[in-house]
Amino acid sequence: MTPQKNKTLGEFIIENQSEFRYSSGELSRLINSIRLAAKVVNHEVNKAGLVDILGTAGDTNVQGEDQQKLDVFANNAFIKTLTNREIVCGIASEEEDDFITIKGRSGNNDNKYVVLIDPLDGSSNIDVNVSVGTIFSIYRRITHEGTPVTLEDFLQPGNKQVAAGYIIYGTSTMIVYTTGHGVNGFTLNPAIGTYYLSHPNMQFPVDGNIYSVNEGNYVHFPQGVKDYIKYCQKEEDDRPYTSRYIGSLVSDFHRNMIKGGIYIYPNTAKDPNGKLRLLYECNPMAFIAEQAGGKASNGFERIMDIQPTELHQRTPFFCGSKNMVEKVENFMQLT
Ligand code: P6P
Repeated sequence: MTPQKNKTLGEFIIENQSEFRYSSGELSRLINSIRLAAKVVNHEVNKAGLVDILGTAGDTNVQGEDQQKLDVFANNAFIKTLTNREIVCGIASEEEDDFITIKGRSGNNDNKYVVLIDPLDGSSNIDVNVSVGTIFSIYRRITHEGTPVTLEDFLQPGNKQVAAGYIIYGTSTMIVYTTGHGVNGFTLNPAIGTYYLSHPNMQFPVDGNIYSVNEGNYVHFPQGVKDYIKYCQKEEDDRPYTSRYIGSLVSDFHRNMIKGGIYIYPNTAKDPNGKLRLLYECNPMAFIAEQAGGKASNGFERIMDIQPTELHQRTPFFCGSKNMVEKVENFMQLT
């Protein structure tokens, strides 16, 4: 049954508390803390052009990318909010080389969830006022509560996620998330700081005519991707498709989920495993895509079945309307 619009995110969480199996409210509190951190980051993102918060923080992250000041701010905001509420036992972030252990006031590491985040994805778009996003992924720890959280708690396949979502800081700010019972989108009313259910039960159209890929890398793509792009451009049947690429995963994904489309970041000679990170970009977006009836693979296997081996490992990523992902997989598997 589709939830009715305009209820607040807080009301929605309370009414759907029963969905969070084994949780006596921690997962709800966790989603609530992400909601708060998103408001704090949204406030900074929305004024980025007005204060000297643009430009780099002078550091580079584990990916060797310049850390934008807002990257650092967003990372700190999510870590601080999650830490203060004593809900998680550990956090991994694109902006942190290693995972962070969160101890409760008891000094123990006894909370049951770990969170993995890309605090500000697409941050290279900040200086040009293009929308960016936060991506989060939540697991129950697999090590015993009270024992120190370990890397093993973070290296779980995506099919073990208990919740995942993104915040898109666009023309409006939205939280879109799933706990394994469908996907719902909430839009922030900035005047009162409340999120309202604006997109209940989001569904990825099974087909679409938008393909999102950085064609500047075309010569480096695998032959199957080249063949698929030429297929999209052919004057035949329902084609040519439309090419739309913002350079911000959350924005491209969100548009494709509403209109129908596919996002592709393949492996290339330069990046044999692609660019996107499995744990805090691809797995959460794959969970959302599948919960909305879409599909996500690395061209050959389901993203959420990949067994991670490293915190910041990358993967080729094909995600979106089911028929479009299956079409490019056919091209990939023919070569
Ligand atoms: P390129 C942003 O850095 C990001 O991780 C995604 O948000 C985006 O889709 C992609 O990389 C853009 O990468 O190489 O096309 O600039």
